Parts: sequence; structure tokens; C-alpha cells
Amino acid sequence: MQLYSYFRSSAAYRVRIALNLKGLAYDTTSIHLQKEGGMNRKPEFRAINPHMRVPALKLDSGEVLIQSLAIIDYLDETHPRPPLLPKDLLARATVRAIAQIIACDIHPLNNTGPLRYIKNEFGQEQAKIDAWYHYWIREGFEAIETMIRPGPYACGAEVTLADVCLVPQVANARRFKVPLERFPKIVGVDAACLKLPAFDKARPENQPDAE
Ligand SMILES: N[C@@H](CCC(=O)N[C@@H](CS)C(=O)NCC(=O)O)C(=O)O
Repeated sequence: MQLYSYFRSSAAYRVRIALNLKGLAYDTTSIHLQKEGGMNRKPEFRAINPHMRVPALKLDSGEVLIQSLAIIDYLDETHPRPPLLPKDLLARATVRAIAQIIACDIHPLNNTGPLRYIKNEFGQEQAKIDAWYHYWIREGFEAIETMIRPGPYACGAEVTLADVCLVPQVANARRFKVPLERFPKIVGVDAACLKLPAFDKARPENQPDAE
């Protein structure tokens, strides 16, 4: 399999973790999101992902999957061990809710495209953009902090999709210097996950295109 990735992309980070948890081998094709106005905007990459974003996963059959949560669902359905969702239906809903707070409510507002847009189109200075960035992480993390169950992982003793989404979002928070003292449970889950090789191997600094 071929993963179109960028070391700093937290959406690609989610897929890297899932691939590693499932023990699936893959090659990385780096799509630099800054160089030359974004290599993701070149026609060669648009032919792979019409939405021009990473991650995209090319399967051995040649089919290409896009959208991190759709890719992770596909991997979980085609390679059920270890499962990324608990059996209990209520627990599954909580796992999905944490994943969606991150993937649907925090990340889209703090993604590179929207940040670029508010800077260039609305002329916002960097301090305002940083405040915006911090605000949406804080707002989402406040909710997630109350949802975390006795661990060591976000939803108990097993790693789930919630952890797969949470660890990359914590990495983004740290990169943008969001204070995390108010979120001891989130910080604890992050530390527990990063002890696992599947998470450690997926870290931005451990990617072939890391700068
Ligand atoms: N909802 C998408 C988000 C994908 C996404 O927006 N990726 C960012 C990097 S984290 C990207 O490729 N941005 C392109 C750009 O900045 O132009 C997913 O979960 O895969």
C-alpha cells in the first residue's frame, strides 16, 4: 500500500497509527503541503485525490481511499484485529463521539487551508490566528477531558479510534503551544499511547519526510 502523507498532517498521522496498529506494511509518498504553493495542488496529486488533501491511501489493487476516518473504517473492517471500536454499542458511540469532536469540530477549523484563508483573505495577524487556533482546541479538549474513562487509554484498557484521533490532535496542540495543564487526563492518555510502538512509529518526527 502507498500512503500519501505529510509528516505534519494530523489527519495522515491518524492513518499511520491505524496502519501500524493493524500491522500493515506501507510505503510513504510525501506530499509537501507548503513547497511551491503545495504539492497537493499539482495536477499529479489532484488525479489521486480530487479534494487535494492528505492522507490518501492507494491499495494494492490500485484503488485510492481518501478521508482519514473513511480510510480507518475501511482498514478496521478489512483487518478486524485488533478492533478499533469496542463491542458494546454505547461505548462505541462514545469512542466515535471523541473521534468526531476532533475530526469534525476541532481539526477543520484549525486546518492549514482555513488558517491560510483567514490570514490572506481577511488580513488577520498571526496573534489573532493563534488565538483562534487555541480557542478551538481548548473548547474541544474541555469536552473530551470529561469523557475520558479510567485508562490507560481514552475509553479504557484497549486502544480505540478515540486514541488514534486524540494523539495527533495533542501533537498539534503542543506544536502551537496550547497550554495543556487543564487537561491531565488527555495528557495521560497521550503518554500511554506514545509508549506503544504503533503510535511512536507514526509520530511526525519519525517520518521519512520529517524536517
Ligand atoms: N477531513 C480530512 C482532512 C484532510 C486534510 O485537510 N488534510 C490537510 C492536512 S492535515 C491537507 O491536506 N491540507 C491541504 C492544504 O493545506 O492545502 C481527513 O480527515 O482526511
